[in-house]
Amino acid sequence: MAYSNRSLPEEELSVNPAMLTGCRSLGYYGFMEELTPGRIREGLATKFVGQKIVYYESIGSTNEVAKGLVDKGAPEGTLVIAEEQTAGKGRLGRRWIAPAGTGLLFSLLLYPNLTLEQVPRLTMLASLVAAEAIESVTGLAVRFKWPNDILIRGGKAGGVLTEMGVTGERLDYVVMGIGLNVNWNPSQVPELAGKATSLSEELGREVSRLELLQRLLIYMEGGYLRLQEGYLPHKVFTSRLADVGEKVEVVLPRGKEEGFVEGVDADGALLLRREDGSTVGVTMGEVA
Ligand code: BT5
Repeated sequence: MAYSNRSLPEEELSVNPAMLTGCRSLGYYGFMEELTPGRIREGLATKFVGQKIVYYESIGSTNEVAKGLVDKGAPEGTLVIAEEQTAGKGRLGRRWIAPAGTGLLFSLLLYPNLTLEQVPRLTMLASLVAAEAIESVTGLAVRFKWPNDILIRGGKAGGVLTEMGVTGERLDYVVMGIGLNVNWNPSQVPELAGKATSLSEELGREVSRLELLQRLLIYMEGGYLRLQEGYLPHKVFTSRLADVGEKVEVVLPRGKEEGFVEGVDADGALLLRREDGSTVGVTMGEVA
């Protein structure tokens, strides 16, 4: 197993390596390595993230299930995970495509103490913990495309879908959905060819989904607790942003904005420097 030897800057969401004992892979795992609740929980050194697990072989969307669990009193950190989604969602009505048993498709239910404007911090956190888990398990370098794409060598290997429940101005809950391409070749799907990639495609061998998931959940718990204490992930997020310094066009809900990418602000807005020298923060849109 290759591990990244990149030393973590102090700001990174590093964890005590002792916490990771028990989540090494157990040898041969094979393509259809099972992600059953028992196996996920075994050796998972978290207090609440992933301690309650709702598992499906096949379901519409794990995000939808997680939202439905709020009224049933599901605890913070509840993990909803599926081997297959029949209606996997991206943002803005788009689809998330993944054959059964090939990746990680899951959602975490959280009740964060954040304002509505601060919720994008969780999307950045999710990308960061996914990146650190991927790097630590595979050694592959992970970059981001704003706001929610997880890239390996320029190809999309994963995405984050953050949804929230709101009463008036109060945040009730957040569902953090993460999809990662692990052991399949997304170029088989015409819609994804040339744009998407996976860990196995980049590494030339299969990767233990269980090990990746457990690591991600452990990192998530540490990062989430820090975030609740005021940690701001935007600088580390920016350090992994693929387009920094480049001129991009961002398609907005209405119109578009052009400029050089400077980074991301504390609440996740993409900072663009326009031709006239002014800086604008873009909160919703798509980098073309
Ligand atoms: C995302 O949306 O990238 C967020 C994806 C989140 C998926 C997870 S899976 C578990 C949880 N439950 C759900 O129902 N969803 C979450 P967006 O930025 O809108 O990107 C969607 C676009 O990515 C699509 O329009 C495709 O072009 C592309 N895409 C779809 N499936 C892909 C895949 N497997 N790999 C790479 N790109 C993909």
